[in-house]
Amino acid sequence: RAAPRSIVASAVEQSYIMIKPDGVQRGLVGEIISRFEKKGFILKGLKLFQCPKDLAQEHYKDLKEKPFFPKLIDYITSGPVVCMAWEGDGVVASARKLIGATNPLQAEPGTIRGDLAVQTGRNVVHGSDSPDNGKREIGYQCLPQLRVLVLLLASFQVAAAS
Ligand code: IDP
Ligand code: MG
Repeated sequence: RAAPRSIVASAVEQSYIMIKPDGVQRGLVGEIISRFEKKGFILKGLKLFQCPKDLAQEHYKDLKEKPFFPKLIDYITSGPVVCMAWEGDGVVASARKLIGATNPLQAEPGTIRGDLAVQTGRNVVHGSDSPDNGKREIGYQCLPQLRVLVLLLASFQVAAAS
């Protein structure tokens, strides 16, 4: 079953795994989380989140020239997503294997997309493609808190000045 905690406790590699709106709407949240848990990775953070358009565009900025980009942004912002940080040695590459190919029709049986999806534009889950992108994508989830902090500091300054 799950790897003992001591084996992965020192690992710092993290992947941003996001259950997309179709995965949430189809009731696949438990199934998808379960696959990462059974593999033995460690869940470090989780939230249900309605992704704003600007953040979706930032998250997928590498694809902004693609013809499907506007539809991709509409899809990702069409309902709540489940944002997660999963941790463990080699989690980024391993999660990509668990998730399977981008086109679910080409994804191997046994992978999440291979078992649970049929369309590239409705492929139920996202996984970071490099450890650096894992950090970048998990970092976006701190932006709302940072914005609140900046507003609070600004209001203190206004109060102090008046
Ligand atoms: P990935 O999710 O397997 O890393 P990417 O190439 O990074 O695949 O594309 C990001 C997401 O954009 C895909 O998961 C899929 O939802 C969407 N996408 C990619 N290619 C197409 C396409 O040809 N048509 C429609 N949507 C696409
Ligand atoms: Mg990608």
